[in-house]
Amino acid sequence: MEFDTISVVGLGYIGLPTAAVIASRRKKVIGVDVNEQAVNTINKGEIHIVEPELDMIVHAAVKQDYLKATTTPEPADAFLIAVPTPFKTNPEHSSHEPDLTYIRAASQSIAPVLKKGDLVILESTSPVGATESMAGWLAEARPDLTFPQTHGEDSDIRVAHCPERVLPGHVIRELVENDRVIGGMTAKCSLAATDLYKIFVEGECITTTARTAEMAKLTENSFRDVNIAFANELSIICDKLDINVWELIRLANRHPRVNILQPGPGVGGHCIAVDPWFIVSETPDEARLIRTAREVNDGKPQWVVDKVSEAVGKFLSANSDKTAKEVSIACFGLAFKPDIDDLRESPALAITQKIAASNPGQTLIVEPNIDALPADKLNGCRLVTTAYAIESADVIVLLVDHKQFKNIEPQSLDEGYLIDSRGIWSV
Ligand code: SAJ
Repeated sequence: MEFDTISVVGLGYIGLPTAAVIASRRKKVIGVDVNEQAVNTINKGEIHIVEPELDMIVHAAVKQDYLKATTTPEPADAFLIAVPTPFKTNPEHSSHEPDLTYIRAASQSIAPVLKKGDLVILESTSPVGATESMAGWLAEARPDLTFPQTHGEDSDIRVAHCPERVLPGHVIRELVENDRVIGGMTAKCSLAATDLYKIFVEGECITTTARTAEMAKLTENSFRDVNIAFANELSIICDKLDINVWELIRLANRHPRVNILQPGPGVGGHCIAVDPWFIVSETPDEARLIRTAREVNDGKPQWVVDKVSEAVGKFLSANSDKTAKEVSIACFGLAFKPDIDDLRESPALAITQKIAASNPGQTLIVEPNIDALPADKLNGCRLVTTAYAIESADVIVLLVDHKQFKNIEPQSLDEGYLIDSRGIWSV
């Protein structure tokens, strides 16, 4: 199938890089987003998100007229939907059910401009069945066109799911190099979608059904979550048994068939801590391990906070001349993972907030990737240098293994009052 114009709906962390990379292959790309400010920024050749190399590619694509952004969908040969799938918000209690409102709104917005022969691909991470739901919403809005769920291979419109799998911070490279799982609602839908991805993907394009492709994405992130939970649980067990978990993991990983991940202060980001719930919410009785892993990882920040309180208690007993108000705690790292500035859904940030809220003394923060603390989130805390924090803090908690922290000599830290949630200072 040939594509002259491709529309990308949702210009966020996945949609914008995808639109820009397709445009860099000299295809006409129409980016659609409800956020007018983002649309204006992109049309100036600038970007509204942080991702290495993206600014250059967007700038070139806009200047050369291959990429334009708009708030109103326009006709195209293929539509790629990359909108968020958050949890449903419930004022009574937090819900772990996926909210498909954005996918529904995106399909309803492109429906009026669809024409016979078009391809619609859902890229958003979705619960199993979401692609069929999307095809249903499109059919409802366009009774004059036929869709795969009723007309199979003879349908006017081709529909597929192809989940994004790129790692934040490496999006541009992974978009091109990663293999793609392409789940068409029919075999022809898969073939049409493969033709589209071949425009910019150098990895392999592997075809399957839409439901399997949906589950593949959820499975990848759940696999990682379950394995991180195993490491986190081990760290709690080893702490109780007075065993260095980092040494233990290094030793166990010498076995040819063992590869344990790294414990940490919890799991952050917008994917791994979210996607497993999409499986649990659909199959609550069966997904017991996946649910437990989520609970273990979600419980880890509080465990770290409790360890900090213990260290403060120990410090006060050893220094009876000091009061709680005179104890200063330094938190190293706020980002959700190493060497990035992204503080969203960060366990390190949540831990620091809890420490700051209960610490009557000074809370110091070291985060080399930001220039100022986020407004209103850490009132009373001070952003300081590594040297200052080590010099003046009574209790130190390492939350993110940024490269700048790895050079610190463990000898310069007082082991008794050090909580190293990442194991970079433990020998
Ligand atoms: N983490 C640990 N221990 C580890 C590895 C990770 O505690 O051994 C923590 C990190 O510190 C972080 C969280 O897990 O808080 C997630 O970080 P990550 O780097 O593992 O993954 P993300 O969330 O940045 O991106 C993931 C990727 N999925 C997989 O690796 C299976 C990415 O490929 C997906 O595209 C992305 O989710 C997504 O969009 O779904």
